[in-house]
Amino acid sequence: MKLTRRSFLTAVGLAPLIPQPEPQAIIVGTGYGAAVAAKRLGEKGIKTLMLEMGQSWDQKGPDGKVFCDMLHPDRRSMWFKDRTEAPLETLLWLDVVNRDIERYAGVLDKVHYPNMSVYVGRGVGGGSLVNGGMAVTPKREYFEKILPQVDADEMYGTYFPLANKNLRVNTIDRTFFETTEYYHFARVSRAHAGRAGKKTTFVPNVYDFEHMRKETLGEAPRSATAGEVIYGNNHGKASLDQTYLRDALATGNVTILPLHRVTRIQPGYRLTVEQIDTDGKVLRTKEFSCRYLFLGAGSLGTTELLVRARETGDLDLNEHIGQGWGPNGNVMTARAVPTGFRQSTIPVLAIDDWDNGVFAEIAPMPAGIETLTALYLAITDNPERAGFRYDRNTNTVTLDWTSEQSRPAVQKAKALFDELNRSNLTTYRYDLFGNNKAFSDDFTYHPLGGCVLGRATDEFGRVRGQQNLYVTDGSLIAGSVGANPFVTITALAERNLARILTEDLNR
Ligand code: FAE
Repeated sequence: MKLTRRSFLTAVGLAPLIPQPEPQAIIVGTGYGAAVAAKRLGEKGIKTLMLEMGQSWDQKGPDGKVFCDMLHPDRRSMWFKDRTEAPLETLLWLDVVNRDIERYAGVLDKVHYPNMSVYVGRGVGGGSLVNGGMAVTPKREYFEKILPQVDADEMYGTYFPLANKNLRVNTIDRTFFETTEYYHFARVSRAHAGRAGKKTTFVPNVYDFEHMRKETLGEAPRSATAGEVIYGNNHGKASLDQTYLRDALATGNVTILPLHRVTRIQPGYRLTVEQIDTDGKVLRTKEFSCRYLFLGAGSLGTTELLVRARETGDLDLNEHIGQGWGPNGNVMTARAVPTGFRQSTIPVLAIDDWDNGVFAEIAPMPAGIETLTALYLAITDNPERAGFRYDRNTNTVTLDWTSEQSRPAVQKAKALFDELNRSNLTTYRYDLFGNNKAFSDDFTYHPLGGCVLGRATDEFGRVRGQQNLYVTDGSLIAGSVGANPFVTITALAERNLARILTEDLNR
């Protein structure tokens, strides 16, 4: 083999900066906002490169499956952890929920900050690989409150319907819901809510409910009915690799590089990128350049890159970068109630008490046994927001959320579930979240904000003070959206891209 400079430097692992051919646009990340940008740029004929730090989840493991399930987690479950970190710590105070695993580029990450941990998806498809698929269009009144600068008529008339269509959102057949044992748990919570005078509402999803119905009849491969969700679904779910990203790739103008982590953004734009292997080893450091840069690395990823760029002097950015972050008021709680041992992992019903600031999804707890658990993930109207801080010594970015800031969320959730317990003579479960807590208020599935629309960026996601630099993900939304966020992130990205493509890329 002829030893070129490049192969020599690569072989000796010196991680040199290797210049790459230049695409017109680069997108960092492959989650919702990024996938919308890729489809729209690709359709416009713009050569686009997507850089994703996680894997492309298209290879089967030794068990013949791409993803592992929640009851038998292996190294595929989590992003470089020694042990799984499921939202429940224990069951009956017993350490039976989590397992030791090999460190590996798994699909679910839990990022830890001092008083708040954030779950995020890692891989081509971002959060769509691990989420519950709940596809909720927020209440218009609340949307108008949190995003006043966005034309709500246009969103509700055009972009929410467009996002729902492209994401393949569907709703459960009511007869199936009322009769299948897999939703007994949801019917129980509905009855209990009713006794407390609270209403429930069906929630659409991107999981194909016809596939699920066939699963229950043994006519389709099982996924939702086989304990698969937060570590990935092998079947049934229309994750982004099957929708927006597939469309983007079909244009022939979009390329995706998995296991490529962007670490630095310099003017031009020049990106420093580490290519890693599935053991986390840095194989090489590359440099990419582009004219148009779209940041879709999620609320944490995008904010971290821009805070670091500002604080190290790489980019001239305003003081709003790194501000306006919130956990969408997430609080998890559970009540001691028989809910059945067969449970679909896909939530379809929520207690809608938004008049009192709570929208609580009725969550499953599929354990294969009766655990006497009615589990809920409550989205609450918590007005608290936090900022990110750069630490020069470690070159890391950390979140300044305090535990007191979770209090308004817990108070609102507690008011609702105290009512449910009173009306049904039931109690909370204290054995699930550690420290005998009935409410888990120190993690979120829904990180939002950090580069808020109209402050860090203009009204369409153009980063203020920069040319051709765009934010296209959940960091645009200031900390709360009153519902599960991905439909809003998708619709907002569609709206922003439509404007950016006409005004900026026609130049
Ligand atoms: P996101 O989907 O997080 O994608 C960001 C991507 O960028 C990821 O693939 C990262 O690996 C990648 N990335 C980050 N930093 C870098 C870097 N430096 N270099 C290269 N790549 C990078 O962004 N939402 C709902 O609406 N309904 C649900 O039912 C629901 N359930 C959830 C359940 C779980 C367990 C979790 C974790 C989340 C859930 N969510 C749900 C939240 C939803 O998935 C989330 O709001 C969106 O995925 C956020 O979309 P973004 O485009 O902001």
